[in-house]
Amino acid sequence: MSNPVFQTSAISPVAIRERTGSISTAEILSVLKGEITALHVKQAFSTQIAEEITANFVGSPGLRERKDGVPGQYVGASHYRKDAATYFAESETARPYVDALFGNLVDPVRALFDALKRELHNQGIELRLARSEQGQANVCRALSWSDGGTYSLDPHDDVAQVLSAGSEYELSAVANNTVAALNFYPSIAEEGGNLRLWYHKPTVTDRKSQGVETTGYPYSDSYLEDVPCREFQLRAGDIALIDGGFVHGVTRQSRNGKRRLVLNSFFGFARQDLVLWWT
Ligand SMILES: O=C(O)CCC(=O)C(=O)O
Ligand SMILES: [Fe+2]
Repeated sequence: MSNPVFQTSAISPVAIRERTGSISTAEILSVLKGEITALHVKQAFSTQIAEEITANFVGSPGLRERKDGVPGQYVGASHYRKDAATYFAESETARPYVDALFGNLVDPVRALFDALKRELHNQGIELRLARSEQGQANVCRALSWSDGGTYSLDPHDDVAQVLSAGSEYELSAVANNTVAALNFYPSIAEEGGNLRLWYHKPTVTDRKSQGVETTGYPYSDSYLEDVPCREFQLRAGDIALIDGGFVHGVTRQSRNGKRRLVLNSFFGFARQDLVLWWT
């Protein structure tokens, strides 16, 4: 019994939906409530918008290299391993660059945010961007992963970073509930770059055993060896919405030709009557 997954018999049940068309607020709510683990909607936004966002990302004066141990380039701000003051100040600085990714077209991520906000409002629940005295979160951040190993983004969960965010972050309360991770894909590499989801939702004890208590990143191959997984084959214009508490990663991708680009955001219940959204 050397594999900790079996010590804790932690294969978690999953509910997966994959289809073509438009994403609905009902499905988004199902993920938020933990009824759906992963939702892959193909051709969910237009290829014209996808191409424009990709071109704007590549030419963005706000494009930066990540320096926090996760290889990739980005436009926007990540709360990962940052205190609240730094994150919200960076969000403010990056806002014009994030907005500029959409040029004069309608931002599909904001359209989803607005639709969900309307639906939740009807149910007496507020949806808003996370904020502090320093500023507020952006609706999304754009990321292009560049790890050249087995994965272009190593297996991780999105909850550890929320749990360890600290009390000056109002969003730390979301860690007790589902952290929904929303991904829009404006561009996908010719080969690979699939989103892989393992059927395992680590506990604090699991993370400690792997030395990833505060980051949730990266889980080793040996830890995940015997855990079943599912891979989503993505195309430009697709959306994937997952329970970010489950381990997930991005498979190796071809490095010549098209680069893979994702617009990512997180959201979840901070209270019964409040859903927060951040990046
Ligand atoms: O690029 C992807 O498909 C997933 C991104 C992700 O998991 C993250 O940003 O936390
Ligand atoms: Fe993630």
